[in-house]
Amino acid sequence: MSLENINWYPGHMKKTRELIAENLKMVDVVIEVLDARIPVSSRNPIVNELISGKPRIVVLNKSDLADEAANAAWIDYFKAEGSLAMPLNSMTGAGIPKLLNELEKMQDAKNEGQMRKKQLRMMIVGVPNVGKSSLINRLTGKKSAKTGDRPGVTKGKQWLSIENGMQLLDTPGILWPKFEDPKVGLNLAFCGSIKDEILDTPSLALELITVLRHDYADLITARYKLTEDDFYVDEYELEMSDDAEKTTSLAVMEAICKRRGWILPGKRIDYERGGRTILDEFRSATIGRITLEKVSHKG
Ligand SMILES: Nc1nc2c(ncn2[C@@H]2O[C@H](COP(=O)(O)OP(=O)(O)O)[C@@H](O)[C@H]2O)c(=O)[nH]1
Ligand SMILES: [Mg+2]
Repeated sequence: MSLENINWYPGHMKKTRELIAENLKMVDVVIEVLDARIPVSSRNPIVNELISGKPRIVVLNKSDLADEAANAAWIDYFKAEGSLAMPLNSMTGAGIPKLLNELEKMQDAKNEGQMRKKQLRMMIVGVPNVGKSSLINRLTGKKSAKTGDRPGVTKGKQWLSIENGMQLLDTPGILWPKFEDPKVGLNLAFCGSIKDEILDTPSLALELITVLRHDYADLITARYKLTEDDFYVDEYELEMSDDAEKTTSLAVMEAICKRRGWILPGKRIDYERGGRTILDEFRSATIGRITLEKVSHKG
């Protein structure tokens, strides 16, 4: 599959949508999970239609991997949009107390002036790999919740008790990513949300380097001990290439490979190993905390 042509399971979309809409009828609040590094690409705006005015909490998960200043800017952005929003780390649980606190406030509001207390019911929605299952595990304190991404919510669902009697639907609503913009496919691929086997690793890494050169030049410079010269391609070479961005990124990639000794016999550059490692080091935030989509980029 080419990078320009990453696609999802369109056949399931209608069914998924119906299932999620059906389940949403039963809940008081929707928790929309996004990947903090790519809040636009990991969001499917169909959620807005599906929840039709229901209260929502936007969770910027994997906030530990994202740029802290960008997290704060996105929180403000979602608040301005009218949604409660908060950063979260479903691996460590950082942010969970605040999330529970907001949910409890909603439960109290629901019960204000009521004799018989009702439990707040909620559901988690999001595209694959944003951390829905990890969040469910965190909220329920379970070691392992159901994993495996299947569209929609399966039959035989159950309510899981979380704190203070609040009820969480055991299966999240799995939305499909919206791929209209080719950047979305790339961003999801950078973050490891699309199986690497179907992508060309060196090409993907090259695309990532282009983004990092522009937004996080200091981080890649520090991580890979680059010099200014490594970012410089001479004018003749640029003139000969039909894609100046790509040519420059290739020069940076080659500099990284040389610096790290990713060289094959015959002094050939090991693009495969270089590409894989650069992607891994981005995904694990070894390069640093990076947000690929900033509020300011949003049109
Ligand atoms: N660093 C980090 N990794 C996370 C976080 N939440 C989930 N993950 C990882 O992201 C991957 C996808 O998580 P999962 O819960 O299966 O996502 P789901 O497909 O939405 O259910 C797993 O490898 C998790 O360990 C987080 O807050 N921080
Ligand atoms: Mg899951």
